[in-house]
Amino acid sequence: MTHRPERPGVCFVTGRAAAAGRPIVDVARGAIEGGCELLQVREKDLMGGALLTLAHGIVDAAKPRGARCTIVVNDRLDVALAAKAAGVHLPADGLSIAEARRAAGKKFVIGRSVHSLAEARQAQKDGADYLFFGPLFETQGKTDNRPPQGPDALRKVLEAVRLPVWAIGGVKPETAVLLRGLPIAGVAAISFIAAAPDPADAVRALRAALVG
Ligand code: TZP
Repeated sequence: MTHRPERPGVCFVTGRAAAAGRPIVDVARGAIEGGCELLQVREKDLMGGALLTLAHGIVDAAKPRGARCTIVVNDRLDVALAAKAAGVHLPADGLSIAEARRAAGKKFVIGRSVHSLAEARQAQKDGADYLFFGPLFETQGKTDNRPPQGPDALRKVLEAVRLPVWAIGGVKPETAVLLRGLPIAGVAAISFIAAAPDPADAVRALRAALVG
């Protein structure tokens, strides 16, 4: 996983509900074709079997891109391991990083969602490989009623930790431009990419918005 790259990347976080009835694996394929560096399989309401089928499909779709596209599965370490994903993305109230690390080994990528400076510092101490910080902006996505944190809060997190930090929540080109110049790993989006007529173009539009 790239640390604080010169050019910030784009992460697609899957969300079937936002995909306008299209198979989410096809939307994910588009995002991969558009060059997303990170893809998080996040379908909270799918049972293990269906989630594993989806994760397998996405891991397969990303194979031609090798290390340039990292696939992680939200919360379900068992599914991430069974699908041979590169890693797991742990919610703030998910498994402990230490337990996940013990079960999955040193090379497995472990990400953590954080919503405050204190959580970010703790996740770094616990050995996370990268962080998601948000919600950054207003979003219709599920945020457990957390208010938008804004770029200033993100800046404080970036100053406090050395880990790659991805910004999530209400990310679209009009908001991504507000993050230009910040040393983020990249931006992560559900609806802007999942609902786009062309998900590959949506990834490219986000990338373009990040560089001035
Ligand atoms: N975590 C913080 S905000 C959010 C998650 C999962 C939802 C992001 O959805 P969208 O559609 O990209 O705003």
